[in-house]
Amino acid sequence: MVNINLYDRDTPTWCPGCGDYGVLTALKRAASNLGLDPTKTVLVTGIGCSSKINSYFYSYGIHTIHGRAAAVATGIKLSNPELEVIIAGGDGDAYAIGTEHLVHIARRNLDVAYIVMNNQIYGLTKGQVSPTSDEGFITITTPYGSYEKPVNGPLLALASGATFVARGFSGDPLQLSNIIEEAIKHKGFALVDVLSPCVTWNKINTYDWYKENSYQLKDHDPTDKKKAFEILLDEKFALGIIYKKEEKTFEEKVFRKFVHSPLKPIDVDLSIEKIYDEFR
Ligand SMILES: Cc1ncc(C[n+]2csc(CCOP(=O)(O)OP(=O)(O)O)c2C)c(N)n1
Ligand code: SF4
Ligand SMILES: [Mg+2]
Repeated sequence: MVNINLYDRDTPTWCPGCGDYGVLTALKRAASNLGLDPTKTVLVTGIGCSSKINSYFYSYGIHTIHGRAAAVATGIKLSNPELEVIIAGGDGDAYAIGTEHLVHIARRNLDVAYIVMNNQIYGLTKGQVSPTSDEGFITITTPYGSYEKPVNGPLLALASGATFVARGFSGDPLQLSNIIEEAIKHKGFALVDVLSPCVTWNKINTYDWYKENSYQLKDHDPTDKKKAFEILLDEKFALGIIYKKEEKTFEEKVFRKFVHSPLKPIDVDLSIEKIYDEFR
C-alpha cells in the first residue's frame, strides 16, 4: 500500500455533495492499496462533470472527446500493454454517444477497467435527460417526462462479452474502492457502474433514493453468468461484483502475436519552430 496522498492533484470543482467525490476517494484508495505507479497509469476520460476526475487524480491522463474514451484507451493499451489503463466518465459518455465503443471494447476483452459515474442525467450541460434517466423523468429537455426506457449499462456490457461486471454506490466509497480494486486487478474488460448522485440537477435519484432502491449481493457466485443476467434485470440495483470470469485478453490473443514489446519511446524534438519548419 502506498500513501493515498500520492494520487492527489488539483482541488475538485464539483458541486458540494456530488457523488463523484466518493468515486475519486474510492479510486485513490484502490490505487493506494494496489500500489499503482502514477508514471505507469493512464486515466482516460470523456467529457462531463465525471470526466473531470483525471484532473484530480495524479497519474497520466487524457481528457478525450465526448464518448470516445474507450477508443483512445484501446489505442493506449495496444501501444503499451504494460500500462495500467483505467477509463472513467458519465452515463451519457458511456451509454449514449459512446455506446458503440463500449460494446466493442467489452467483446474484445481489452484489459482495462471502465468506471461509469451514473447519475441518470447530463450534469455538465445543466440537466438534460440521459440514456439512464427513468421513463417519465422530467428535465429541461423532457418537460412532459422522458418517453424512453433507460439503457441498462451493466446488462449491455455483460451481453457484449465483458468478463467483469460490478455495481457500486458513491455513498459507500469503502465498498466501491474494493470493487474498483478488483476491477483493476481483473485481467480483461471490467465495467464498474457507479450510482453517483448529481445533487444539483437530479432531485429524484438522490442518495436516499439509491439507498432505498439498491441491495447488497450476498452469497452470490459471480462466475454464474445466467444468474448475473437475472440480477441485472432486477428492478432494484444490486451492489457488488455481479460477474467475473477469466478469459484471454485481446492483447494476449492479438497484440503479442505480432509485436513483442511495447512501442519504444522515441526522442521527439517538440520545439514548435521545428514543427512549423516541416510544413513551410
Ligand atoms: C460530441 C459532443 N456532443 C455533445 C457534447 C455536449 N456534452 C458535454 S458533456 C455532455 C453530457 C454529460 O453527461 P454525462 O456523460 O452523463 O456526464 P456528467 O456530466 O453527468 O458527469 C454533453 C452532451 C460534447 N461535448 N461533445
Ligand atoms: S452538476 Fe451534478 S454531476 Fe456536475 S458536479 Fe454538480 S452535482 Fe456533480
Ligand atoms: Mg451523467
